[in-house]
Amino acid sequence: MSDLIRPHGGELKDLYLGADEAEAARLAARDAVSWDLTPRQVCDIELLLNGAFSPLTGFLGKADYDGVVADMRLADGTLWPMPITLDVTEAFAAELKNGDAIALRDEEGVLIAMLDVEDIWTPDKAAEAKGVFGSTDETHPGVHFLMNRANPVYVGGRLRGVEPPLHYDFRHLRDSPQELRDRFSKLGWRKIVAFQTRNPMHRAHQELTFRAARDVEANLLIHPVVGMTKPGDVDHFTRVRCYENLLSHYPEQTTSLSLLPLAMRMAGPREAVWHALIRKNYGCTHFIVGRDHAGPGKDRDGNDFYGPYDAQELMREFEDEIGIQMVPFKMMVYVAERAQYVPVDQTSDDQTVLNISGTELRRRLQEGLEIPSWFSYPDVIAELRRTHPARHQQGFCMFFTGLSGAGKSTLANALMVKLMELGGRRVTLLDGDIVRKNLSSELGFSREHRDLNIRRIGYVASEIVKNGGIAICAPIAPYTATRRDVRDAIEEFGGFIEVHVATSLEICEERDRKGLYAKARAGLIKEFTGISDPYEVPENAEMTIDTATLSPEEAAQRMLVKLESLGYIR
Ligand code: PPS
Repeated sequence: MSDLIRPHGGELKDLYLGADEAEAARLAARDAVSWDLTPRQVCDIELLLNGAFSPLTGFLGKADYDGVVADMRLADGTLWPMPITLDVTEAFAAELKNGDAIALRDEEGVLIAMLDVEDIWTPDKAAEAKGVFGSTDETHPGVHFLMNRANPVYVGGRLRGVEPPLHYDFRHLRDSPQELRDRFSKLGWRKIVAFQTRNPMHRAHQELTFRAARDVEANLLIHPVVGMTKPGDVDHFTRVRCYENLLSHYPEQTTSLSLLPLAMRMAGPREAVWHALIRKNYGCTHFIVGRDHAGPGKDRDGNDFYGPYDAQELMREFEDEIGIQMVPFKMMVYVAERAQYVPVDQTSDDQTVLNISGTELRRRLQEGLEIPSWFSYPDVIAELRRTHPARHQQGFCMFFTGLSGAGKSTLANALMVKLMELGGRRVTLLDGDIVRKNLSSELGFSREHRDLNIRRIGYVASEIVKNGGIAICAPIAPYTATRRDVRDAIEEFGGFIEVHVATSLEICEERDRKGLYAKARAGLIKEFTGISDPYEVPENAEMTIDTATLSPEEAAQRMLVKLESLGYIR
């Protein structure tokens, strides 16, 4: 057994410098170029530095990267399934050469580590997507991140750690691999089965983990990911409170909870192997792989990216090499007649098999519907309800978009007044003109400035929605991509209802309330939307209103009915 507890490939790679060397690095960093780590890089570097990513000693260089993408192996043949790369901008890379040292800093500028540059290259991202995710379809969150968020140039090299990224939250639940190994040894735990999760845990998960631990006669480590998970997941603050509640439902002294600041890639089978390697580094001997491990959801044609048990198959190939044993599990379902959870392959046709999917759970939370006690524990559900109030208690954003003079402000005002009449909610109006006066007075109408203006509106609206308020926005917002970004930012916290005020250019120009169209036609105003600047018509707006055919009163009524049908007011 002691063999199993040793990490694969030997020692844990602790990349932190000693106190004196760290001080020297801090001094040297003053003259070095600095890179501000992205949120994902902060997650990666924490696990590189503390040895969770052993045997890696830094961000991958080109030869290791090529091997990992092609066949999950570093250049020396060691198994490693996920490219851990430092992506930087072209402008930053242009100033670098091999042999340079870069100061890597967190968002606040705190020095986390020095990187000794060994390789600088521009990756073929499509090939990386194909190799790692088996797809270039951007509905895959990992592919989407790679193609749209990750910077274009990679820099590889060894790391010299100065200090770990700082966390203020749940410090008592955060452990490095060495700390967790020490805890296991102190507790006398020799066999430890780890459970990976990015979701709240309910009775099915509790039953699955409990059975896994019992079957292999091991202690249980609940090891949830609190770094970056799939967009739209329940936030980790809520989840951790759920896990803490759940802990009391396990037999005493058998189970431990620790948080893993990993940035997931949702790479299914490859990710399962990666997760197992990481757990091995944390001192675990067994690893649970259930149905659709680290699954990214459906592709653009509605098909699964990976088969439900592909991850188990791939893990089986590598468990010996890693030195961690997989505990495979089928999906657990509730059998009403037995009042018990069982693996789905152990049910029979004459039994009443119950299950509530993640989507169904979200629906019930959103609509404030009952969630049965066979599904979860009341304290866990209470925790979820605290942060996921029913829709009518959530904030939302009504986002009007359309040409100048289309009637956005009129509709926005009419709606605001109706909502105030209903009472009980806080409403903020972010009208185009008002915003330009108060938030964006220095901006003009270039694409760049318009985008900045809309992003500012989106940011303020998302803060309002996050805090349960109603934000009514009424800018022109001519660009689809920017509207989409604002939608994504707001939907994280509440509703986003896009209203295309589709009054035609002819009518807007005929009205010309502010005399701007005449000036634009005369060339006195440049870049005027609809005349000398584009307006990209929304294709998937929740509502389309043409003020030429509806009075403001009628339009306001239509909007109220829509909001009611969506559940945001009642
Ligand atoms: S944007 O594109 O969303 O940033 O525009 P927005 O902040 O909504 O500002 C639009 C208002 O500014 C006036 N205005 C112009 N609009 C469009 N193009 C140009 N070049 C321009 N110059 C000034 C105009 O009054 C818009 O107000 P609304 O309420 O839309 O008529």
